[in-house]
Amino acid sequence: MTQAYEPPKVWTWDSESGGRFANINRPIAGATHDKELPVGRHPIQLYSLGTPNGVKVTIMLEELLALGHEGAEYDAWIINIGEGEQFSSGFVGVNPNSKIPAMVDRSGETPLRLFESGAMLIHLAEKFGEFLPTDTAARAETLCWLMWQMGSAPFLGGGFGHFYAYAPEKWEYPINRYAMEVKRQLDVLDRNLAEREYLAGDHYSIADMATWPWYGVLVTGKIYEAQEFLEVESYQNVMRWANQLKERPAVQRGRRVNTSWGDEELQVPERHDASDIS
Ligand SMILES: N[C@@H](CCC(=O)N[C@@H](CS)C(=O)NCC(=O)O)C(=O)O
Repeated sequence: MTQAYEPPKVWTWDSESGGRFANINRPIAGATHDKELPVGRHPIQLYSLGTPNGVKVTIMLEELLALGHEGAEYDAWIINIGEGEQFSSGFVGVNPNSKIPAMVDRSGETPLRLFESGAMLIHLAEKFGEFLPTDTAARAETLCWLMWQMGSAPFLGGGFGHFYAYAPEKWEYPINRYAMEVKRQLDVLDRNLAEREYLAGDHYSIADMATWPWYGVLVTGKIYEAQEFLEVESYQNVMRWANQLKERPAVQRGRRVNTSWGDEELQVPERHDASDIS
């Protein structure tokens, strides 16, 4: 950075921070407007967007459906975070943190609200008895990697992605700091995947589903356009794992749900039936 910043005694919100998404950033929680969420006919109602955090859950739902779990049928409603739809009263009622994804499981007597993608993955895994082993050691290892992802991704998205791709200018200090951390995280994954097929061992699990939309897409896709900058090809085991998961039909379907950008033929803004994903 060229200019040093002298923080005032008390921070005040008197200017936009700039950069992409500046219009939705604010220092207060709660709803900005009254609007109920729509409810479809399926047991599971998902309010989301096809970003990495949203895609984790649609991959899981598509994997469950692929195994024949009809109870995993879902309506996926699009929440346009660029338009501030995460601040509607209905959305805040499900997720007081105003971030996608949010989910309501209406299969029981009382609708169950869920926020935080990791909590949704655990709920679905336990509900259907899939992708989270019951053996104590394997379960613990799976939850360790799931929690690793939940803790690490904000450094990739909110840190590296923000300063490398979205901030109004390129500043060396934050880009250096977050590039170093993201490369360290890729190395953590790479060393782990050198010894095993999937993140938590020889079983494909919710830890893989949570991690692929972030680090898998980072190394194989276009997220932040940083493949060369981060030398992603050097993380060979991550590349192998990422390409392997990318081939899964449920991953391919799940990543299309709640998208209204990219290749027009692949977009599925809302999903209410299997036939919506052709
Ligand atoms: N820890 C949360 C993070 C969710 C999150 O950051 N969602 C972003 C999109 S990927 C969002 O809704 N941003 C809107 C906002 O910040 O207002 C989770 O995993 O569910």
